[in-house]
Parts: sequence; structure tokens; C-alpha cells
Amino acid sequence: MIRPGKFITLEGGEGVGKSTNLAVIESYLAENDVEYIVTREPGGTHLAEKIRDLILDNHDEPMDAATELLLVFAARAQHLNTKIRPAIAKGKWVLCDRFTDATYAYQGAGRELGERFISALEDLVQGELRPDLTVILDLEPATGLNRASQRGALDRIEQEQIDFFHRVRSCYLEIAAANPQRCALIDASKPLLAVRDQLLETLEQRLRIFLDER
Ligand code: Z5A
Repeated sequence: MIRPGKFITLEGGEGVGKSTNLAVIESYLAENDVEYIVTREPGGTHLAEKIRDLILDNHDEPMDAATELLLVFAARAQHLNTKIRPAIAKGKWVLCDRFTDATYAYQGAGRELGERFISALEDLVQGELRPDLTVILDLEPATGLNRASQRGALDRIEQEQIDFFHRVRSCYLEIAAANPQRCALIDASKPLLAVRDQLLETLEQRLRIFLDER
């Protein structure tokens, strides 16, 4: 019988270094001979990437917060059922750049929609499925936005006011504190190499048990 793969998510505010550190997790998995796929949210499939564009592009009318929330979960349903679940069922590990914690942080806290509707949609779309490990990169929002802005034009969400990103960060810190078994918090304000070392240590502590049971 095939042992289901593990589900790892990477989270944090703007410019915390997710893309940079995704590569660190990938090389750790490869060194440990794990068969894995890398994907992202919103997006990850052809249709879900179209929904991503709707969410992140600038439009000539403001997007309602509930519209944004429903689009995020529409993309997630597609992504989960056509890509993530099938990969896990085949024994592949899934490394996903953002997942539902981002919805709690951005739509729940940033847009101030609260947890109730997100929790209901999470149950509807995910059922019992939750990540096995979530790495949360933590950084003061002004620093992250500064890093992100050096990369080029800001998308619709990146153009929010700084208070929005403070609420996002606080929510991620609350999620990390409330779910210590699942979440590992990494200080992303340190230089790149120090963040990488901290991340590798975390992966070894949290994933060794899964690697050994294969
Ligand atoms: N969103 C949502 O609202 N609800 C949801 O449910 C989900 C998502 C799932 C897309 O995210 C957007 O979707 C996101 C939330 C929303 N908000 N926006 N906009 P994304 O993940 O695709 O994009 P992002 O958050 O904007 O990520 P990013 O800006 O690409 O940043 P990053 O990947 O975290 O950072 P990076 O590209 O690795 O690093 C940025 C720069 O900093 C780069 O030049 C690095 O070399 C540099 N860097 C990285 N680490 C360091 C350190 N330690 N020191 C110095 N410099 C560093």
C-alpha cells in the first residue's frame, strides 16, 4: 500500500523571503530522496492561476472583501482536488507556497472578515485535510514591503496600507502560537544565511520522524 505524502506549507507577509526559502526546503527534500511537487496559492493549476490573476490584478472597480474570500476558496477547491490530493495519494510530498493560513491572515485579519466564514469554507473545501508542517516566516511589515517593492510593480493586495500588513502579521503570530505542533515560526529579519540555517534546523527537527517512517 502507498503511504500518503506529507503536506508542507510556507507562509508569511509580503517580502518575508518565501520564494528564497522555498528553494531551501526543496533542496532538503531532494537530499532526503523525497518525491515532491512544488505549488502555490492562489493558483497551482491552469484554472486556479486564472483565478489568481483575478485576485491580484488591479481592476477598474474595487473588489468586495467577500468576493476576494470566495475567489481564494474557489481557487483552493480546484487546486486541492485536481493537484494536491492526487499527489498526496500517490505518496508525493506537496510543498505549497501559502495556503489557508494566508486566508485567515489576509482576508480574516487584513480585510477584517473574521474567522467564522473562513472556518466554514475551510471545512467545506478541505474536509479533514490540514498541513503536516507550516513554516511561518516572520518579519516586520515595513522591511518586507521594502524588500518586495524593490522587485517591481506592486499587485492589488501589496498596495494596501501598512495597518493591513500589521494585522496580517499579528494573525500569523497568533496562528503560530495556537498551533505549535503544526507551525514553526522563523525569524526572517536575520541575514539570508542565518534564516537558511534556522530553517534547516527546523526541517530536521520536524520532518525527521516522517522521513524515517517511509
Ligand atoms: N493571498 C491572500 O490574500 N489569501 C490567500 O488565501 C492566499 C494568498 C493563499 C500572493 O502571494 C498574494 O496572495 C499575497 C497574499 C495573497 N499578497 N499579496 N500581494 P505570493 O506568495 O505570490 O506573493 P508575495 O507574498 O507577494 O510574496 P513575495 O512578495 O514574492 O515575497 P517572498 O516570496 O516572501 O520574498 P522573496 O521574493 O523570497 O524575497 C523578496 C526579496 O527580499 C528578494 O530580493 C530577496 O533576495 C530578499 N530577501 C529575502 N530574504 C532576505 C533576508 N533574510 N535578508 C535580506 N533580503 C532578503
